Amino acid sequence: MNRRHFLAASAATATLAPLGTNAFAEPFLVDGLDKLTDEKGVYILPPLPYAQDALEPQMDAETVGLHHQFHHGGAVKGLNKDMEKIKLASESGNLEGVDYWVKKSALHASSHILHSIFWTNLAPSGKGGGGEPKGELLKSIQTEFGSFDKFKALIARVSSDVDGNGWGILAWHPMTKKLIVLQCENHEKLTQWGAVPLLVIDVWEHAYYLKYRNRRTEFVEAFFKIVNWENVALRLDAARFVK
Ligand code: MN3
Repeated sequence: MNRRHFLAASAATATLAPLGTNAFAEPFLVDGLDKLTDEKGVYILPPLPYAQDALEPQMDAETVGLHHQFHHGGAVKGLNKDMEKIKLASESGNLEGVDYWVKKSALHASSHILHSIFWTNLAPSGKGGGGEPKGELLKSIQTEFGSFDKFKALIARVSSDVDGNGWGILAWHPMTKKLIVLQCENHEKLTQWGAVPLLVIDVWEHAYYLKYRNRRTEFVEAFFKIVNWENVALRLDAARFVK
């Protein structure tokens, strides 16, 4: 079974909590977990896998709408422009300043990737969101971090303490076969190359400021009430298959 078939099979058999008529159909069943480009390789904004107000009260509808359409959507637009500029420079042979667009592409692509994971990491509280991980994911967390509570305290602290804008990330590293916690600045900094993000906590101010104001720690605490652990578990299954 190749990776693609494995992912399709995992997605087909995964027991995801129902969140509406087409919950998760798109991001899950097309080419593994996520659909970030169309058939021509143009970057696209995946639809939210639930209604805009589905994450209330932990994440308010206005924030979700602005965040998805303008922040995530803006990164997708920016990324397509970056790629166009890089292509034009490369084709014309005039490479003066092309590194600007290469840097921008790292920022925008990382934003697109992390936000695409972020939306599917979430589900309404009590309807697929919240609670604790189970099965292999729980075992792996216990092995690496001692217990779920210790892991939760660690990633919450790392997320709350990001300098400026960034993310707290739980990732699987295929080269070391380890679960790791990362503190990402902006969207693209402070990774371990090759790490596969499983759970991503967006602590950019745009993710919480309308509702939580300066209370980032409170937002991070509320975030755990809407984590879709089934999605995180599915991502771990898929990541473990990466050689
Ligand atoms: Mn964001």
